[in-house]
Amino acid sequence: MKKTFSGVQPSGELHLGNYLGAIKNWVSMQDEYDATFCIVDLHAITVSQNPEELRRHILDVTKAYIALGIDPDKSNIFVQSDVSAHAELCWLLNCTVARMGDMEKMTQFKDKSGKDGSERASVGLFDYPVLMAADILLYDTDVVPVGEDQVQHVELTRTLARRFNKIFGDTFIVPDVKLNKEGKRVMGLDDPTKKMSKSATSEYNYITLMDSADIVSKKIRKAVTDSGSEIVYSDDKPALKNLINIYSLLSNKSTDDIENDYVGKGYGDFKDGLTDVIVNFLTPFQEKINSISDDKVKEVLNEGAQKAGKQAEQKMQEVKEKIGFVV
Ligand code: ATP
Ligand code: LTN
Repeated sequence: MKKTFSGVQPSGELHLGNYLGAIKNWVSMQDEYDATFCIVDLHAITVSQNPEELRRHILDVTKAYIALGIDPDKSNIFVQSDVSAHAELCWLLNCTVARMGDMEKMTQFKDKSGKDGSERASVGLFDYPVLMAADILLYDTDVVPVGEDQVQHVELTRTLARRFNKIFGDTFIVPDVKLNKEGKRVMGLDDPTKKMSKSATSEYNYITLMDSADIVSKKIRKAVTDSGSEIVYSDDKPALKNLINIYSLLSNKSTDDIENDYVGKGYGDFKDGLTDVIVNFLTPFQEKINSISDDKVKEVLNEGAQKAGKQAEQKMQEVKEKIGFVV
């Protein structure tokens, strides 16, 4: 069975972009693949986190995985910091195959290190992509389902795997990326030129999975639209295209059908319809998440860590032998 691995940072509440770009694909892949889904807390601390909030977010992201349809009986769910091999392999890759030249091309570091440039950014933020490569390579991953913003990191992972294999002999699988065609880049509701993001400055950028019906309605009403009044799916209308994509992915209706439903109607009707579609998706999800206890989550994560730990340990033995450590 082919293997898949992916993760989300416990750095805040999940939003529709996280679900439509990544987690929706995980749910559909878990029957076909030997699947592992991680809560990547070591990645989250590359920017500063409040310890109490971090602890809460780790449990909440795990609950969200389960409530969105990741079945712990089918897929392994665990927390990255519970398996020390991730940090260990990251170091080994840092020293053996990751080059400053590769790392300086990574756009996420430039985006996230902020206005002050790299002066105050953590060294971990710079090294973030190598830790992600370690996550993927530890589990012999064939396919990595992520949103478009992470493609560059999966490409780096492929480069590092190939380079390691060339120097030390066949060790790592070279993984492929999997994108969700329409959901790969859900744009901000307040600015269709930037991706929806939990670290956006305005809360009108995103819809979180925990937003109430009132908040969803307010945010959709405020969402920017393009000139004209017809509901058409076109590259010339990027704001509307983004809203139609969200509508289509959550309702399983084609974009053509949505266009037809709104012939002769305007943005007001379309936004009311979109609000209903989002609320109809979020309400059962929120009921489910609220029914999952912290104890249940801790049990899932403990089992997950044990299973992942064993797999990772085997791979680490192989890597250490190849590098020349006495094992
Ligand atoms: P931040 O913006 O604060 O960095 P994030 O919202 O991008 O966080 P991550 O934990 O970095 O969240 O991403 C988790 C997964 O969701 C990744 O696979 C990422 O590619 C995907 N993703 C995040 N935002 C979007 C988006 N707007 N559209 C599609 N996929 C997305
Ligand atoms: N960097 C990713 C999260 C992540 C990940 C991974 C995704 C960390 N390790 C391994 C896929 C595979 C992000 O979404 N920001």
